[in-house]
This record gives sequence, structure tokens and C-alpha cells, in this order.
Amino acid sequence: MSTPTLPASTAAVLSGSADFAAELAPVLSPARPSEVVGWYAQASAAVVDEVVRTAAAAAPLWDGLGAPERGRLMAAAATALEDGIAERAELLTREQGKVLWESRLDVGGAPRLLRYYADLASTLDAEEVVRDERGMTVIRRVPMGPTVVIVPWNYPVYLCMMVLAPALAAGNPVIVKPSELAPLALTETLAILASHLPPGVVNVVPGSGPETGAALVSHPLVRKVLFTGGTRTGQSVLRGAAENITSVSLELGGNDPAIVLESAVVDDELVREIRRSVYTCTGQVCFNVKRIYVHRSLYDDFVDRFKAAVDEIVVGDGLHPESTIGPLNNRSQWESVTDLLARTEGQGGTVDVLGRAHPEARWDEGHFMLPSVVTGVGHEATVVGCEQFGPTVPILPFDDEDEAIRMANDTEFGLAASVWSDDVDHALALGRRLEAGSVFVNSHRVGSSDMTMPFGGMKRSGLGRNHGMWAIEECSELQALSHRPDTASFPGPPTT
Ligand code: TXE
Repeated sequence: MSTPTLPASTAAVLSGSADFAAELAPVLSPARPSEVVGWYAQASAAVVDEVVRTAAAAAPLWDGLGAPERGRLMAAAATALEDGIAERAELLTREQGKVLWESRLDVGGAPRLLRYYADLASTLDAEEVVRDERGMTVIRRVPMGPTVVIVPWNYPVYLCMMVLAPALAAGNPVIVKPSELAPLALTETLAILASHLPPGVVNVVPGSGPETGAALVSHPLVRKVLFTGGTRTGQSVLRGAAENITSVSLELGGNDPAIVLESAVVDDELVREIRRSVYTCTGQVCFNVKRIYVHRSLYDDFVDRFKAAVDEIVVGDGLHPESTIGPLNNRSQWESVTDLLARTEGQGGTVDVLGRAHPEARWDEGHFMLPSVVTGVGHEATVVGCEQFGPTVPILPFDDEDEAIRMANDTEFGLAASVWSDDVDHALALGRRLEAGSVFVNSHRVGSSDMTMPFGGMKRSGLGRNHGMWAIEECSELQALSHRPDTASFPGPPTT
């Protein structure tokens, strides 16, 4: 192993910290885990404190610039981030594992999201003035202050920018904690962004979740936490934030159902669309389809066609252009999905392992797994009830729509769901009965929910909503500025 050196991008966004280079940990390739893709620093509690104070010191300046000027700076950063997307996407594939087109989508989200919120910023300083016979009240939006963004490893750049861009537009300085499993492309992105904004507005604190992440969440100067990750970690973030009554928004896991109604036409287009909804990012997306319910009259035909479509998948290094999907991101995820499939067979289910391995994939070493389809299980099977987060999906028949809705809603999660039918009005009507933050008709994948639609989970899938103005509302507060001179008209006995 070569001697670790501090990534230049980390130094750029963590300037001024003395001891954060003390400990470096390797980032390993999921396709060839003996290969070190880069290094990330393990920030100590002292560094966490220093960086939060830096962000707090930058808050008045960033707020004071006004939203239109913040938007202008963010737009300039977006232009700079349009360069080098291919290089950062390749770095992301090497550290995260997914295929290149997905990494381009992920990395390319940074300029798109920054530009979207830069445009929206022009309207954010507008104040509402309410006048009546009692006086006047100004209703205005104010930033919350230092905002921590905790990022997962599946779509690190996009999922970070989805919450960071509105936080910046709203006037908050941000402190980002990348996932230790895919920190590199994100840190490079943030270094470019930070270089276009005043010092201290965009900061990165690399490090592990339970130490560095937890220290950030419970820091008394942090006013907002925007967390994306697993449900259990989300619970611990809520507990950590409780001490200082810090506001938290959570984007957690999902166990998204797809319901194929009797009125659907099961053709290649529908089957391929659902295939993509399941296996994108090797099944590791919070709102991938995680279980499929098909009307019994279509069930056998659907299963046959679906298995044939899944059999076309090529699993290999994400850098190989012929790979349809890459390896799982890490060994623990690989072990969890492997155990789940063994348990599914133990519970009487049939696991059809399909697709093929890319001939150059290092199968002996990487976290590779062929895609599979599960049949012969009931609604109570573990694989139906959990978020598998891997390249497998159970398919279950249903006899009537009430039964399908009941099974779809019988979960602790409520992120997204989809209804598939040729009768769109009927599908939309059924969608109203689903307990999910987003319900899609005849689609269910990245792109189904764009910036104009609120996105977030019901039940244990999260707290709060992203996209559009909803995301600005998550990280700003309303202030009422009021003058009502006639206090004698206020309720209660006259003062003495
Ligand atoms: O997530 P974690 P992991 C789900 C998925 C997956 C599971 C675990 O089911 O199997 O979560 O994945 C930081 N205080 N999703 O291990 O642990 C951590 O360093 C503060 C769904 O990646 O939740 C990382 O930066 N922070 C999801 C981030 O939290 C802590 C995407 C997410 O890590 C912390 C990924 C702590 N105590 C996984 N512990 C989605 N919604 O898309 C960890 N972290």
C-alpha cells in the first residue's frame, strides 16, 4: 500500500484545521477491494468543533448577502461543476461500484440542483406584509444557521446536493459529512463549490458515522440536520439532536411496492421499466421497487417475461461498458443480501438466480452478485417485509385490489409506491389509498420524481419533504415582525 496523503480536495474545504490529517482511512474499490481508490481523513471531535465554529462565523455574512446574490454565486459554481463530470463520475464508479451512466447522472446532479435553487433564490427574500385595523405584521423567512448534511453511499453527490442546494439558497452555511464508503467524488465536488463561495460557507468533515457524524449532530451550534441513510441511523440522529432541540429532516429507507393491475398490458416496455426500477444501482436505492404484486390473471405471464428480462443483465465492474449493473457497494451489504436469500429459501421460497457475470469481473474478490427473482413466498416472508437493498425482488399474486392495497400498506415504510395499468384514472384513484409520500403511475425510478414534486417518506421512511420550495421550508424558519399599537384591545383584564 502506498503512503497515504491527504486528498487535496479535503484540504481545500477543511483549511485551517491542524490535526485532521492525523488519521487516514482507505476507500476500497467494491469491484477489486484490494485496490485503494483514495483516502479520507477521520476528523476528531476537536476538528468537528472547529469546523462548526467556522460555519457559524460565516452565517451572518452568507445570510447578509441576500438570496439573489447567493443565487448568483451558486449559479457560477454550477457552471464550474459542469466541467470534469466525466472524471468525477469515473472516480465515483471506482469508489461506489455502480455503472458509469449512473455515476454521470449522480455527479451531473450537482450543477443541475445548484442552478435550480439559484433560480429559485431570486424569490426568497420576498416578505409578506399583512395590514389590518390593529396594525401590521411582516412575515419573513430566515435561515436556521449552521446546517449539517449527512450523506449515504448509494447516490452520494445527488443526495447531498438535493438538500445542500436549498440549504445554501435559504442562507445557511453547511457542514457535510460524506459516507466513509464513498466520500471521494463528493468531496471533489464540494471543493469546487466551496471555492466559488465565501470562506466557511461550505465545509466538509470526513469521518465515520458513529463518531464524527454523531459529534456533528449533537454540537450545540448546529441548528439543522439533513440526514439521508438507514432508518436505524435516523433514529440515533433524532436522539442525538434531542439534547439541543436541533431540527432534523430525515430521508430514510423504503420497501416500495409496485402493483400491476388486471388492466395493465404486460408487454416488453412494462417489464423492462419495472426491471429498471428494481435493479438500478444494484438494488441499492431508497425508492427502488422492493416487491411486486401482480393480478393473478397476469401473474404467470409477468413472471416469465420478467425473468427473461432479468436474465439479460450483465454484472461486472462498473467501468466496463458492457456491465448492466456493478457490484454491491460493500461486504456487509453483500453478506446481508446473501443471508436474506438463504433465509428466503429456508422459508420455502424459490430464488431464481439469473443474468451473467462479465468475463473480466474479479468474481473471487469483488462484492458481485447475480440478480435474482423470488417467487413462491407469502406476504409474511422476510424478503417481502424488509428493505433488501440488493439485486433481488419478490413477486406475489393478488386476487382483488383491496388485497393488493392492504399488502402494499402493511409495512413500517412509506417512501414511494407505483400502480401499473392502462386505465390511468383508475390507477390514480387507487394511488390515493396508498400510504407513501410519492405514488407513481406506470413508472417508478430516478426521474419519476422531479424537482417540481414534493419527495419524502411517510411512516418510518422519514420526516420532511425535499424538492422545490418544500426543501427551502425544511431549512428556514418563519419570523413574524409585528406592530399592533392598540394594546388595550388585547384579550384579558386591563393592566393596572
Ligand atoms: O447507512 P447509514 P449505511 C439504508 C439501507 C442500508 C442501510 C445501511 O437499508 O442497508 O441504510 O446503510 C452516517 N450519527 N440506506 O450503512 O449507516 C454514515 O457515516 C450520525 C438507505 O450506509 O445510515 C453515513 O454518512 N451519522 C439510504 C450516513 O450516516 C451517522 C441510502 C448513512 O449511513 C451515524 C443508504 C450516527 N450514529 C442506505 N452512523 C437511502 N435512504 O437512500 C452512521 N452515520
